Amino acid sequence: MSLIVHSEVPFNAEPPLDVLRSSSITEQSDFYVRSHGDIPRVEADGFALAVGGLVATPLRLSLADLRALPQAEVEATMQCAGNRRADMLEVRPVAGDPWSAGAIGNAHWSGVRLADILRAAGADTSLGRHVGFSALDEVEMDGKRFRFGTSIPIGKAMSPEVRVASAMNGAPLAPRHGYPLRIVTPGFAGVRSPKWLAAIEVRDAPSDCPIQAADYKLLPPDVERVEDIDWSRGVTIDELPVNSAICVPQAHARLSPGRLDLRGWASATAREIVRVDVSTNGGRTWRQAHLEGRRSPWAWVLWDAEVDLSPGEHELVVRAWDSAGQTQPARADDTWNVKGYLSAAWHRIPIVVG
Ligand SMILES: Nc1nc2c(c(=O)[nH]1)N[C@H]1C(S)=C(S)[C@@H](COP(=O)(O)O)O[C@H]1N2
Ligand SMILES: [Mo]
Repeated sequence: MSLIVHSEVPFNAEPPLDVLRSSSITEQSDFYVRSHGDIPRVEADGFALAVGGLVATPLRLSLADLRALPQAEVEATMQCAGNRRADMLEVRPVAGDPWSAGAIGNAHWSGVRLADILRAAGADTSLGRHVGFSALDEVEMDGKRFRFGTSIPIGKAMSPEVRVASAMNGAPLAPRHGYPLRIVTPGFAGVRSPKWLAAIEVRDAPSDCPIQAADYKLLPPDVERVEDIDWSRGVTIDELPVNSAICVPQAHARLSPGRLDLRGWASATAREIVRVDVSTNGGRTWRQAHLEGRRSPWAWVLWDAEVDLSPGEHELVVRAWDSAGQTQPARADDTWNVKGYLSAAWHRIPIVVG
């Protein structure tokens, strides 16, 4: 319980990077929290999840009804589209909280497969459909108040990894992580995993909630001010790019000369991470890190590398590669965008040795 708080209301906080890197499974109490409004208090008694829209049989499922359906666990990493925004902020101003590299975590999620619920309702699963989610928290944006909602394309919704989750690491979801129910969409940005889930709706278009329609899109670099945003020019953020970070040591550390263990995470939500390179000289020369084994295709990869440091100032760098041979941009300017999303440049850590 050592989170670095970016904002109390709404509550936004991330763990220190050494805490984050200390375990491949992130405890609920160490898991970043990203909320857009107040944390709603939901009573289990009388709670029902509504399933409707383009379905043959609309459903209302109590928590007991959901418990009676087959339960399945998935180990998956959740990451905010704004993770590492602080690095992009150093280039030029961007809107949003200055997340370091801790708006990410990996957990065992359990609950019912979303596909099972959609099948039970006789959902129309034809191409071009979307599954919208509405939540119980109220959000205020641009002077308007509305309930949080997003959607995912039907193909992803029917994939076996997506959950209507009631538990995280074997315990009920904590209130701030969505008690009693949340969606978990492994491989997609955290925003597509609504907490405090109230309703599921099969639709012929994406959710028209402003969170889906007027936020969480990648804008081109010529949009330089938030006031100038035309959201129709943005690309909806679902999958996330190859990314990595050094968690140990931390930036500006003062270290003794000799052997040093670098540790961090790497993630590519749509593909496998196949290699992680580290540099102690700002990226002039590289060596490969050791990758920890992974039990789930949806999980991050933790890595470590032993380096030898001489006295002086050094820039430690990490970059990861995916199975398609794609890697990270060298500098945050390369992908600067006004909302500071998908900040995934080489992670650079200045340190002093001696
Ligand atoms: N209802 C609701 N769901 C939500 C949010 C929210 O504000 N309200 N934030 C989203 C975002 S942007 C992220 S990154 C993840 C964060 O989940 P966590 O707080 O459990 O880490 O929740 C998503 N689901
Ligand atoms: Mo997010």
